[in-house]
Amino acid sequence: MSTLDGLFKALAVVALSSLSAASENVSTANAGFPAAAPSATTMPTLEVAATNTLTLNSAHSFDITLSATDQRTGHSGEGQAIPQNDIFGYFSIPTLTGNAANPEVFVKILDASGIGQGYWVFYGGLTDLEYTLSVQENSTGTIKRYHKSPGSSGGGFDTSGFDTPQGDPAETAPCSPASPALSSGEAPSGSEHTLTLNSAHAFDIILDATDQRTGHSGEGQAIPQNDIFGYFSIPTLTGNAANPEVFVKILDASGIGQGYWVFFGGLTDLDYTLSVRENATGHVKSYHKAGGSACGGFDTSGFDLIATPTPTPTPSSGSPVIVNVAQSGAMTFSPSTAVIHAGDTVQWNFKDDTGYHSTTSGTCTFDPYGYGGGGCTPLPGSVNWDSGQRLGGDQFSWLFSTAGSYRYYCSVHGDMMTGTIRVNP
Ligand SMILES: [Cu+2]
Repeated sequence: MSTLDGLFKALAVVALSSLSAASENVSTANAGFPAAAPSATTMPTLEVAATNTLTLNSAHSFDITLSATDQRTGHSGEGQAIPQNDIFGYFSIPTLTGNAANPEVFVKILDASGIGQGYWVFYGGLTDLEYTLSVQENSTGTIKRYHKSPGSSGGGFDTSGFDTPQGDPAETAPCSPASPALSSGEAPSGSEHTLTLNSAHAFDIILDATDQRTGHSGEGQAIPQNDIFGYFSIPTLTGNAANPEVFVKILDASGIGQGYWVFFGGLTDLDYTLSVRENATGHVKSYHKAGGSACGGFDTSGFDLIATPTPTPTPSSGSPVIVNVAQSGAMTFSPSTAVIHAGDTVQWNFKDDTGYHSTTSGTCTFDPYGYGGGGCTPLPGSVNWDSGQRLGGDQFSWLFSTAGSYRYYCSVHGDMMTGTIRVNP
């Protein structure tokens, strides 16, 4: 990351000269793109750092820049271009996010001239920042600007081409907040369809898409990028395994006392469902995007909500907080998230008369075989308990003196049977 920063700083002083050539090309614009209409913006020269410009579709090129504003601070920053292939790339905004590798806004240009249309622009973000994307058709100098409002998760598709631009395209309709469906379940693991992010606390992500025009469905093909971000193509629907359709980013906000945040967005109008599985708990959140919509979503509610929609804080009363283990033979800790205060004691009451279970501090990654606690790792540090394997009628207690969120599992049933103790100050 620091290497990238250094590279960008070194290149930041290089003026971009290619833009100034654009206006000279108007008279030789190809038949699909006559000279810009009066309402279109032309910009003969522009002082832009070269690495801030993303150039796509080299056969008929477009230069793309991004400027963003953090609505919370009022600070602004330019996007740093991260090219991917000839039709697609993205921007990070290191001056606002502090991370040159954190993808924020994606752009794709599709050449639809083969079907008698122009060039299509798709854009989308994994960000709630306000931004404006400027797309210049270099042969004509025509610029279209796409604005996204602060807080919105929307992106856009513009299939109107650059022939007769009617000024800057209107922003697409506002997006309602992501409303994931919550469940606990399995996810296929280790296949080309599974995107695994945030290896320190892993999430397995899969995509199912449907073309609302044909009714055909297809699975996403995972294209990992870095530890926090990747995307999917949908070759069975688009015919192009390199054509990016849906992007996902996971941010670990546990350092600021929150959970894991999910950002997603697409460069597609297809109907899709993204399933994000927290491997340590088996909790799955499913995000649906309707066909035709350009919306994406942010979900900062974390993955603990599934088990306990309304955790009930328990006062420090001196009496232990009870967690039932495998009541009625279910592979559960109940409540699966117990909310207590520092200084409280949790008492696990083992309820299964015929099977052994344990309460063991630590986290699990997905174990396709379920049994045996495979892939489960004890917590580091001094908060490290293990009841051993016990039968119904037994009890085990542990005093929590330090605030935090402590995950645990059953050493018999592994990631099939996990829980959390959330200790408030
Ligand atoms: Cu168990």
